[in-house]
Amino acid sequence: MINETFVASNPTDAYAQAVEKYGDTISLVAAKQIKYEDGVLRSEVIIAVPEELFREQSFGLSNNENHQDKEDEALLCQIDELKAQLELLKDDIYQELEKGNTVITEVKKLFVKKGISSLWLDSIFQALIGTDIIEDASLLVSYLLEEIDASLQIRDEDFSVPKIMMLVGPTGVGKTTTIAKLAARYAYLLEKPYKVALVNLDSYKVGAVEQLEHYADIMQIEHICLSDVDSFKDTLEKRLSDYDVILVDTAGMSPYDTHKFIKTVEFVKTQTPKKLEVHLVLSATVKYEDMEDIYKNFSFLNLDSLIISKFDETKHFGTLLNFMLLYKLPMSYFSTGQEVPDDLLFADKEFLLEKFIGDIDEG
Ligand SMILES: Nc1nc2c(ncn2[C@@H]2O[C@H](COP(=O)(O)OP(=O)(O)O)[C@@H](O)[C@H]2O)c(=O)[nH]1
Ligand SMILES: [Mg+2]
Repeated sequence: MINETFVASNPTDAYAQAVEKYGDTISLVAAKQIKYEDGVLRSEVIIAVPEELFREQSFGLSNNENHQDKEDEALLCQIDELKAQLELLKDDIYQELEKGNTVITEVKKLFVKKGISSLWLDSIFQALIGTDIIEDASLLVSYLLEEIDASLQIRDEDFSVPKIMMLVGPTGVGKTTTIAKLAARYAYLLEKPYKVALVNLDSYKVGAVEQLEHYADIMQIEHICLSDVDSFKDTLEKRLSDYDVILVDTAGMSPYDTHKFIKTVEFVKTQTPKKLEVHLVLSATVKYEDMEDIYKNFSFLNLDSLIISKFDETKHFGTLLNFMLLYKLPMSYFSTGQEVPDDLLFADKEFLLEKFIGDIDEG
């Protein structure tokens, strides 16, 4: 095997570069965040590839292919340039319009103040040039809310096949509490009871084992603590083979915690007998920049959905909506407080939008 390093602004992109070059057969050796001499934080992902594949992909292109590639590249460059010129032209027209249109200015100010990015707003406004909507503030606000509604995605609860749900996210965001709520929901609160087991991979946080064990005991639900990939695989294949839902709690980690990160990647990449879903738990209270950082780093784990926690701790949902508009990850649940099992909602667009409208009305 030969090791090769890929560098990007986040681990996901670096890993994606490796996959683009070599396909899925690569194995991950290490991932780290390094501050380069220019002061920029970059992610290095080191992967191992079979020697033959490395030679083929790195040196194997024939001259003809090279030549053709170069021509294609030049053509694509020209198209990109034309596109950029067109965008500039549209920008000019839009800026002229914005200057003279108080409706756009006022509505934009309001939405930006509530956390929606002006970039997203401008793209919507541009598409409305020439229509009546941009002449009437209430029409425009309704239109924007509809656009937000259409962009939000919900992940349905699906129990048609047995599954493993792994919750990942920063420390203290509410993973363990949410797992306990989900366990109660699936085992007792839905029309049909499902056979639920809890697996704890968090051996780092003090008291983490006891915390989940405590909930498992109260609910009379199977609970297993594991720390290595082999026993994880083995337990899923044997002891937990006939469970409907296996909820997996993981160690909270900062996106820069390479060791825990690689370990979690190994668990996610495990060949499991049931479908493995990865849910990122994100607090509604974090700043936009932090949301982006968390998402970019955790998206390395092939995220299926987003669970939003600490809904009760904020009244401002614009930042969260803005994040969803950009990243379009489907939402699965909202955690609305500390109480197990009550403070959990199936993700609901209307609920989120109502909160946002309430916030807009206030200011
Ligand atoms: N206000 C509020 N607190 C929560 C929520 N979810 C979890 N918590 C609290 O946040 C703290 C950390 O939760 P925990 O589940 O241990 O987080 P973990 O480290 O991600 O597993 C605990 O005190 C929880 O009671 C929520 O939705 N709202
Ligand atoms: Mg925990």
